[in-house]
Amino acid sequence: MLSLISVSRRVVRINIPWRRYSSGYSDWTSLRPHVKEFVEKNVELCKPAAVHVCDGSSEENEMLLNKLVEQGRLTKLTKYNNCYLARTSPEDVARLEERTFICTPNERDAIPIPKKGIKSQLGYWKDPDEMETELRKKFSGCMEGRTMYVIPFSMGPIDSPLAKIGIQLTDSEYVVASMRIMTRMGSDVLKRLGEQEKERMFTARKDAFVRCVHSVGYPLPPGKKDLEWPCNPQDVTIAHFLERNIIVSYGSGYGGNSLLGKKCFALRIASSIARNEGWLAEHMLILGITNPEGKKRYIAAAFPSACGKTNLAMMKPSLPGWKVECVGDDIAWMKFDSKGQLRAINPENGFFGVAPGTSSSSNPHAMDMIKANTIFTNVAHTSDGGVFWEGMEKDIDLSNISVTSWTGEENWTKDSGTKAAHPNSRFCTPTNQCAVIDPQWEDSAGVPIDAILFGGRRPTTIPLVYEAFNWQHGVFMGATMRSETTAAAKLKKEIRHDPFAMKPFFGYSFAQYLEHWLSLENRKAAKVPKIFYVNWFRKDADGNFIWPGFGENSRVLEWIFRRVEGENIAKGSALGMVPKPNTINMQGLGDVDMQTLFADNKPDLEAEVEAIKKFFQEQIPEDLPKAMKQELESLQDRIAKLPNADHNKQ
Ligand code: GTP
Ligand code: SPV
Ligand code: MN
Repeated sequence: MLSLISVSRRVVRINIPWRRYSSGYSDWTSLRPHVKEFVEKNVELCKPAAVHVCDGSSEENEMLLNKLVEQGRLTKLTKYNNCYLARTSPEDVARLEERTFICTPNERDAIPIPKKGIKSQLGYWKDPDEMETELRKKFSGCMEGRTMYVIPFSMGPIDSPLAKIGIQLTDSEYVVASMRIMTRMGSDVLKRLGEQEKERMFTARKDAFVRCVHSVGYPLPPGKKDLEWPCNPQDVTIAHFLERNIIVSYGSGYGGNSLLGKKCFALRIASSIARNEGWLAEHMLILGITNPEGKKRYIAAAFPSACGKTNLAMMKPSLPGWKVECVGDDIAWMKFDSKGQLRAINPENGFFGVAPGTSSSSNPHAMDMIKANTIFTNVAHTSDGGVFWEGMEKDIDLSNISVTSWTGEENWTKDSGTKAAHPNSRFCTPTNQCAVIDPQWEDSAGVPIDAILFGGRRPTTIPLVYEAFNWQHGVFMGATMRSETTAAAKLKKEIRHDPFAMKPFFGYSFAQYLEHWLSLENRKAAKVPKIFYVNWFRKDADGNFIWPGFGENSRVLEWIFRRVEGENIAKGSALGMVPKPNTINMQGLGDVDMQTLFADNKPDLEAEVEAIKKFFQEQIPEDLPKAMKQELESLQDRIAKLPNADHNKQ
């Protein structure tokens, strides 16, 4: 079995170069026996020059940030308060989906078996033993010349019964500093782990914590020069061992590849745990919305990467009297309580948000919060010590300052023919700095969810908003989501299937995932929320967005809110329930072509059905739930009944 990272009963005595600090960072003697064993095993394998157990203190953080500045990996941004800029290797800028694997003994448990001769689009599987052999080679001596950091972290508030603990080993200081923002990290987590073990009568359960091992994959034997941004792009491998709650990541230092609490743990591993325990771990924002009368509802929304979650989660509504507050912008853990109410927590503690497009007109709350304690990655640097990216043109006067692009190109201008910031450049900011953070955001019971939204980037075919006829139809809407690819992953531009916005993040087979979602309706006393589909990205004949988006999306949220309250403002259409004429509040909004935004174009819808049919037949030929086939047939029938000419809905 996995000797690389598993816990054996035999305690290995090796001479570990534990780094001790007089300043009070955690030292190794504070580790629980099975944590110590996990660390020792990997020290033996990775051969770091030193080991540092992170306590999460500000003193420790300062030491790490200073080290990163000294190494030339971070630049202090003098215009702001405690903000830094990192520039990665141009080869290490996004998630690598085709190098990301789910490892289960049985392939069928990881991905649906596709039709013969067809490659699966629903994830990548590898045999755990084979993967272990491959990783053992890669990790052997991989931390030579570097420090191994031990990061104890909690996904969810440390004392929440819904929270889960992980321990990440890494040889990247950038990862430690980012994990400190994105998770609750440090000594308190080790303390909690100790308490949990006592509660469990001293039995170290295999699932007491999720084991995470990460290396940039660039060892430094004596005499070898370090890279500016060490990584090993040719050899990237990100593996999830489901049976043993283990995550191993090699070769990349960026984003979801290396901050293992995020996609690897809180989505892939957690979605699989959730299925077994009867809850959900989803790629969803969570927001609270209050109407002018003071009534509040919570909404969760799944949009694919770089399709608008962060923006919607903290939007400033253009509609007077409405308020939106943010619980989370990327991941939701949701569970039915004893009364059958679905409740959600945000397991994260920070935002890792897309920078380009963020401005004081599109997302004023984000622009305010990123001026302190933020690590920016791959944005442009201004000569007055600030940042710049595409979309910020109106926020900053560039006439007297110069811009250095993310690749280091000096005196960059918009005529340079290059991008100032990488399209997947990001800000990493503590959640509690958001001015519209919801008062309940750390409530350990979670917030009550009354509506779930799906959405994506669809230039044609899909209307601004529609509602599911019922739960089963809603699950079909999630299952058949398609969206234009974005810079969040290294992919060619196309419209691809991204069911539930989880295509890159399923921790187990999508067929089993569908069964799980369908079954929720039949849970005892479960009140399933209403489901909607939104599309902010429909384009006109000239290729411009028809809908103004951002704060104006509050008009769509208002319609959804009123539907949740039971108002009779929807009517049937081929896809689902759409707004009756004039039920979307257009007050104060200039001319918007609502005809085109809601147009049912029969040939487009027929092509959509064909794409879905092909997807189901090729990707899930054996295990597709019957309910999904029924929904597809019903949709096809409804579309067949549409008149042949364009038929406008508003
Ligand atoms: P991940 O962090 O990758 O999961 O992305 P996300 O879903 O949180 O997307 P985000 O809110 O960061 O938006 C990504 C890009 O879409 C940014 O450039 C935004 O400016 C843009 N965007 C967001 N909302 C809208 C909208 O309503 N209309 C338009 N046209 N663009 C939008
Ligand atoms: C996404 O791609 O959906 C992200 C960014 O939120 S990353 O953490 O890199 O996955
Ligand atoms: Mn995301």
